[in-house]
Amino acid sequence: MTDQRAVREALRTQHIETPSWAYGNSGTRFKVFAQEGVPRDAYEKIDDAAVVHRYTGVAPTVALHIPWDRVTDYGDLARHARERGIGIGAINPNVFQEDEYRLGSVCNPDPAVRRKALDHLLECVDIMDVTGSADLSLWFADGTNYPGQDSIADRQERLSEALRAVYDRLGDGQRMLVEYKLFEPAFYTMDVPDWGTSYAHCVDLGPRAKVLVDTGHHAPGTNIEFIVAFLLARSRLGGFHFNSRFYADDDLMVGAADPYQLFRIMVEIVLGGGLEPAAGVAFMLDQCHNIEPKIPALIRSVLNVQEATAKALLVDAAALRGFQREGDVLSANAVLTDAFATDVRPLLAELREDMGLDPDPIAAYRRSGHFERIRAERADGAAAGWGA
Ligand code: LRH
Ligand code: MN
Ligand code: MN
Repeated sequence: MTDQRAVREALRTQHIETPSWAYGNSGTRFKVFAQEGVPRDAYEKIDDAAVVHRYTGVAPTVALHIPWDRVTDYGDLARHARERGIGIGAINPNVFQEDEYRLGSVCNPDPAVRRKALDHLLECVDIMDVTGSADLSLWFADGTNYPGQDSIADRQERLSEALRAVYDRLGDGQRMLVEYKLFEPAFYTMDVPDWGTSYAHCVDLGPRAKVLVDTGHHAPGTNIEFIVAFLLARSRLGGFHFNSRFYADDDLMVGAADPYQLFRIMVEIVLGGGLEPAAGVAFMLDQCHNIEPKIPALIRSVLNVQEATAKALLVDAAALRGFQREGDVLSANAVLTDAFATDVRPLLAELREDMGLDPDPIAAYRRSGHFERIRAERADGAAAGWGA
């Protein structure tokens, strides 16, 4: 039996961070689709993130991507967020969108380009100091397209050097999350292709360097929950970029493609103590809503993570351990499948009412007229999008 009070408490305290870039226009390499009512700058992205928090109650921070969210005064942006009831979460430097980065950023063979990239990473730590952000979320598009193009080993050395310089600059209470990705944009080697590479660099650096698991960044069929369990047990799981995928890095809504995988990931989190605030696991979304309306899609995504978490919390851990010890394979497996088959929507609806929220956040958002308002207010300006 699971303790219902503890389940509710855990669900109240789990925070899911939304990404600023999911509120702006996005698309594939074939087409960026413009939507109506899209934010025109970082301030309006924060306004939209605050709306998602208002309806879900569990999305109190928004991640920034610099320079997509460049402003002249980050203190003022943080104040703006606070006034709307949210905070600024992870800071994501962007070292992949300038011509100089054609052959990479911190792994580039040219020391001048490496210096430029490192300066940007350090600037992002300065921004964290001002916004009060705890996490620097690093992803490098670095890699090579052709065998022989550059030395794999030298590139690792360059990466270590840059990571060390950033790590040494971190202040108290600040962490560094190192994200990996199997391929894209580089197609022969990526310099941080997998969790093992990220983990090894984090271990070299020290305890404040952690691995970031983006669920869309693996080869098809990879057992992501194994990676999660392994990293969590070694205190190296920094957090997630949740999204779902059918093929590659599709950035679709989390829980849309394979809710059972999301559940299995959350089971390892719950069983490994990863929901405890002390575990420091950051639950972040990294998605693009190219064809669906953005705010409802983000609300849906937050709810999907919450549903998977609720089901994972319903796993009868004591019974599971017992069956595992006895070697009762079928019963142990049934503990998981029973929890997954439970309809947790009534439980979550009640929890929301307890929290003073509408039990159906998407319906409440649609009724609110908010979309019609932003569509009219923002009709005049250039919408923010990738690179804006
Ligand atoms: C790379 C990535 C990384 C970037 C984001 C926009 O594919 O997952 O996290 O910062 O997309
Ligand atoms: Mn990501
Ligand atoms: Mn990605």
